[in-house]
Amino acid sequence: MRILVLGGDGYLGWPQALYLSKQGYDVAVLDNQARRQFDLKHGFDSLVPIKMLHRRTERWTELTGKTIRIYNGDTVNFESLAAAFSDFQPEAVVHFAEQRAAPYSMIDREHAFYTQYNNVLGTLNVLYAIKEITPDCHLVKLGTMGEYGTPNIDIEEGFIEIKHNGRTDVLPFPKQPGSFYHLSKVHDSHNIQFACKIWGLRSTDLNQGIVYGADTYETALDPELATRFDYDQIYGTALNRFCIQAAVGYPLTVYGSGGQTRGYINIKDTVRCIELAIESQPQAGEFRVFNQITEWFSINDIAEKVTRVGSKLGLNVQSNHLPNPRVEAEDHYYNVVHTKLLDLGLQPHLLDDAEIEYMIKIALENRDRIDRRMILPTVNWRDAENDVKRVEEQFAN
Ligand code: NAD
Ligand code: USQ
Repeated sequence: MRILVLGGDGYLGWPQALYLSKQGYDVAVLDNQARRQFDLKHGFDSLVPIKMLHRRTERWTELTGKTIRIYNGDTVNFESLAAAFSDFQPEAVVHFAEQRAAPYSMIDREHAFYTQYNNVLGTLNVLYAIKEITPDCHLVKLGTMGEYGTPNIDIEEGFIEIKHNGRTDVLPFPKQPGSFYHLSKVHDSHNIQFACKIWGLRSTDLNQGIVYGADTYETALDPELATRFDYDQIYGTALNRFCIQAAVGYPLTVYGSGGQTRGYINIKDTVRCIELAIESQPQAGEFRVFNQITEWFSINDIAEKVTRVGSKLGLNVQSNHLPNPRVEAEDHYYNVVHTKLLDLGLQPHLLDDAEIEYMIKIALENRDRIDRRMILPTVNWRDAENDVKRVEEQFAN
C-alpha cells in the first residue's frame, strides 16, 4: 500500500514514515520545513541533534535497503500538494503537517492567524486533493484530545448519545478547546466530517493525547535517524521539559496548582495506532473518531514521577508552582473512553520509571545543548501584547 506522510520531517511524522517503511508499506513524505525554519529564525533547537530530511532517508536506505520518497511541498499550496498526490497516488494519507504548539498560537494575532490558516486551509486542500485525485484514499488525520477540553462528564470517543425533549440522537461530542491551535483541530474535524458526508471520502480522526518518548525502535537504530526532542517553552511539552529541567537542576515549571490532567501516549504506541487505523480502513463516506491515548496524569503526577526518578539518579529535583500563563481548569474531572484502538489490537507501552529515566539520561548526555533561556514560559494567554515583547526579546537573545 502507498502511504503519504504529510509533515514527515517532524517529531512524529519522521518515526511514522520509518515505522511504516519497516512494515513493508511504500512510503513517501511531504514537508515544507516550517518547523526547522522556526528554529533557525528564533535560535531554538532540538535537544537531540537531528539530520536534514535528505540525509535521514539516505541513511534509512543504507541501513535497510528501503526507500522513502521526499516531496518538498506545502499543504497550503495546492499545486505542490496536488503534484505529490498525482505522482505518488497514495492509498492512505497520514496528515501530521500542522503548526502544533498551543503557546505559539497564543503569542499574538499574527501567530493565531498563521496557525489557523496553515492548519485549517491546509487540511481543506488535503480534502480537495483526495476528492479530485485519489478519491478512495483513506485520510488518517491527527487531531488532539484538547479538542474536547475538560468537561465535567466522561469524554466519549467522538460521539455522544443525547436525549433532548423526548428525542434522541448520536451527535459529535461537544468541543471546548483551550487555544487557537486546539481550535484549529476542531475546525479541521468539522471540515473532514462534512467532506466525508458530501463526497463519500473515508477518514479517521485521531484525537491524540500528549506524546512522549525520545525514540521508536526504528529511530533508535542509528543517531542519524533520531527524531527531534523539543524542550523549549513554545514546542516543548511538560514531560520533556521536566526531564531536561531535572538534568540541569532547574526547578520543575509546574503551571498553577498542577491539577491539570491530560491524556498521554508513548511515541512507540503512536506509530502503531496509525498502522492500526490504516489496516482497518473505514467505508466510503465514513468519518471515524478514535481517542488516541493510553493513560492520563495530572501535571503534579508528572512532576512527582520526574522528581522520584531524578532523585534515584542522584539529581536534586525541586518543583516550582509558577503563575499559570494559560487559561485552563486546574482542578477538574477527567475520564476518557479510549477503547477503539485497544479493540483493534493496541498493546500499550505505559509511562514507567524506566522510560522517564531514559529521557532524563538523554537530557544529561546532551546537557551542553540545553539553553536555560528556553525554560520559563513567555506566552501568556491573558496578556498577549506584553508577551509578544518578551517573546521577541527572548528570541533576539
Ligand atoms: P512537528 O512540529 O514536530 O511536525 C510537524 C511537521 O509538519 C513539521 O516537520 C513541519 O515542518 C510540517 N508542516 C507544518 N505545516 C506544514 C505545511 N503547511 N505543509 C507541509 N508541512 C508542514 O509536530 P509533531 O509533534 O510531529 O505533531 C504532528 C501532528 O500531530 C500535529 O498535527 C499535531 O497537532 C499532532 N499531535 C501532536 C502531539 C504531540 O504531543 N507531539 C499530540 C497530539 C497531536
Ligand atoms: N504545563 C506545565 N508546565 C510546563 C508546560 C506545560 O505545567 O512547563 C502544563 C500546561 O499548562 C497544560 C499541560 O501542562 O496544562 C499540558 O501542556 P503541554 O505543553 O505538555 O501540552 P499541550 O499544550 O496540551 O500540547 C501538546 C502538543 C499538542 C497536542 C497536545 C495534546 O504540543 O500538539 O495537540 O499536547 S492534548 O493536550 O491532548 O490536546
